[in-house]
Amino acid sequence: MDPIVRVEQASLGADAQVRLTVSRCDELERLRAAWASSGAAVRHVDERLCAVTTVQALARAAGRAFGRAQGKRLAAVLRDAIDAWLRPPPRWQLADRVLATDARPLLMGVLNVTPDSFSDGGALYPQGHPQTALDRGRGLVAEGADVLDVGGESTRPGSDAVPLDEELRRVMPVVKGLVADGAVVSIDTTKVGVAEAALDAGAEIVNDVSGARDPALLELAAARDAGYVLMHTRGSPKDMQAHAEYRDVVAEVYEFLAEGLERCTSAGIDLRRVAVDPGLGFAKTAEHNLLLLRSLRQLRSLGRPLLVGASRKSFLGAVLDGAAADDRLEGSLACAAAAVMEGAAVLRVHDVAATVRVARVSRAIASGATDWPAARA
Ligand code: HH2
Repeated sequence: MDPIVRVEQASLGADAQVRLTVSRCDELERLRAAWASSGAAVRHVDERLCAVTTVQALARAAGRAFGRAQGKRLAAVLRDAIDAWLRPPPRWQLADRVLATDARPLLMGVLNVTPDSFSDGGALYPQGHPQTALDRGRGLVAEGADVLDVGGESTRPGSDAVPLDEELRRVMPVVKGLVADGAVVSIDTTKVGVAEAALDAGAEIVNDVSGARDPALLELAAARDAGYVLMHTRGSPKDMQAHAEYRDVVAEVYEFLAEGLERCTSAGIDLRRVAVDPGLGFAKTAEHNLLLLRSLRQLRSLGRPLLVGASRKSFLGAVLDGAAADDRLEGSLACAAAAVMEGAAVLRVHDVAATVRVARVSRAIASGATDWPAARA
């Protein structure tokens, strides 16, 4: 197994400086000694090694410290992580199309076909089903949504699982109708039966909020060449807030996602089909969510498009004097602006029209680009 490399900061140029952390390395002490003797500032942080120096010095010292093959391999892992950190997000390949996450942030509109979602439960189900949800989905596309994320099971903290039949009854008419319109549909589920039915009906992305826990779901995504969202979480929605304890939340979320990508590869998923997500609100306190948003750029060294779902979540209420879920628009937009500045590739939001405008300006500030190119490459 290769070590896991997380880039915290890097600069371009011949003597580019980098600050990075290495974990899951059997020979951390040997690496520490080699990097220290090459002039790097190195320190242990728990079971990880943090180093600051030039990219070249780190790669050369890694080569000297280990045998030829192992040293070369480590140098390649270092360079990949640094390249991924510096580059724009990669494109997101689905089975039959490519999403241009390299050109601009994409908007994923939330369609909760549930009676109990935390911010919009009951708005689209059971009354007027499925027409109300279809109308909302079409409205979100008109507002600028590039992808529609259809979910039939609330994952708010403390929520109970929904039986398979009921989840299918909620989402399938909506998935079918939106696919018929030509929308790019993502299915937000942890059940392989729901994902399979949705992919059969033409959905293109499996948004798996379980954290890649079910090998059958991964194998399904692999067999269908579907897009796949790998999200960090712990436990189940019912008990996840009891697991919101970390020594170093950024490092632990990063390592979970790096290992999740390995599980995806083992299941046969082509990593070009995977987006990664820190899972804001899933087994995290408000402080954890804020710190992850502030550190989002570090997740770029995973080399995959970053998806961020902060919209209307309760940590915004915690910052805004207890504002209710329907009173968190400005908070959601502030998160969208911060996420775009930190390199997010996909924003999962309820309020699409307002978020598009914020994302356009944030992108213009970050890159100078004032256009808004097509989402489909
Ligand atoms: N958040 C929610 C649901 N699905 N998927 C991804 N990839 N990332 C997220 O942050 C995320 C998600 C929770 O939000 P919502 O769908 O609005 O609420 P509920 O789970 O109550 O339906």
